[in-house]
Amino acid sequence: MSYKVRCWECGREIENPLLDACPSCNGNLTVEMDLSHLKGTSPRDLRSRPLGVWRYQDLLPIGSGQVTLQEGGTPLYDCDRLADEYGVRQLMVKFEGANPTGSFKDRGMTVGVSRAVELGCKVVGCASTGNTSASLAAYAAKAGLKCVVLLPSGKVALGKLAQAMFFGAKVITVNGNFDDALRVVRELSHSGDLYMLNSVNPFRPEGQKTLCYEIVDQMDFQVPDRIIYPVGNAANIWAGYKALKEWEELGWIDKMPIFTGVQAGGSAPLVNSFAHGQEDFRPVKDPETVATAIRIGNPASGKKALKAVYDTGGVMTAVSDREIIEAQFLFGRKEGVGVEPASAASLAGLKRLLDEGKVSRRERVVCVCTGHVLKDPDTVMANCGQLIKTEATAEAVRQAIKN
Ligand code: AN7
Repeated sequence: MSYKVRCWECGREIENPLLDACPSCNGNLTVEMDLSHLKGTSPRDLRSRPLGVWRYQDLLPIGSGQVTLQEGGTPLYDCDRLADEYGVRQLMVKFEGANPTGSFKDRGMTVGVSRAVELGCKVVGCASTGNTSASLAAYAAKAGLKCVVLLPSGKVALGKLAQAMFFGAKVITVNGNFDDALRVVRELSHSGDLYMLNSVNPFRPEGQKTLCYEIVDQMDFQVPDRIIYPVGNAANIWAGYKALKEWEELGWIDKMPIFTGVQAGGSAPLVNSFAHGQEDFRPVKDPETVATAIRIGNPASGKKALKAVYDTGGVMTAVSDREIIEAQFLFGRKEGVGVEPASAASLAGLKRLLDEGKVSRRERVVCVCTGHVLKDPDTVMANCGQLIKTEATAEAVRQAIKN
């Protein structure tokens, strides 16, 4: 296992393991894996290890000393009832709610916290719309590290907040949104107060690559036509693209899927720039959406995400809060799978793109559903209708069923 950390913009090699951006050009960082030892092998050779993040350890920048909760290995559901409803040939859902803390973040955190331990860091921290903090808190507990999480005030879903507190993190809400919290945590990282495990840490996307490795593995090394992601801070879609680029270069797959990103209409800086064919974007000042996980106006990996989309002939689209909630409930009631609002953005985006004729009905599509429905019980209850209450008699219940 050998690798280099480089600036994704200017290519400069980065030696200092505590940097979160290029000292020359301020660009995003990326891990460049040396995969030459895998040339001439097959991804089937990895199948002696169980499905999950560490099946792919030969493609990850961590040797021994893994901090793991057995993350990954999530279901790839073939959703034929929802496919019929939307009118598309095949719709599969990668259900990331089945991870240890209920979101895809665990894939990045097993690698990121392993890296923190390798570096001898004692305090880890992040800014978060919720899921990153829940995940980091759990992995920090497992590794015996102190954990500090910065949350935007007010807009964090209850399940995520409860998790971060439960796992013993120091939970601090800042007077501002996620973008403000990220700015502050970067400053704390630069001053050496903590080791930052947001996805601008290039080890995080390395773990998140495995989401796409698993999809292709579960499809017996067929590549779907399209993979659709909800997009917030924008690292996850980039990680998937990076993953399959690596496999393409190894000759393990013979085509790339079309990477497609979905943002919530109230926080859609990347959709705006995609509409104008731009490689960079202008931040949105006051992002707002029911999908609080992706309530992010200044996505730190935005340029990387746009590259993933442009390079594979994809699209970036926006959906309304109403479309998100409709998709969330339809999915639950057609397929028996519960996802949080941000996750349902990928489904809502597919529906919209099919209706607009921008996605062909002949495609085989994978939607990535990033987090579990239990993360945000308040939004469920607000959209569910009334709870029925009766006397404890069979007759009263019979009446209630009839009404
Ligand atoms: C359920 O937890 O940014 O585009 O701080 O929780 O890689 O940011 C969460 C993001 C999608 C977007 N779905 O992923 C955080 C945070 C869910 C999420 C995203 C998030 P990125």
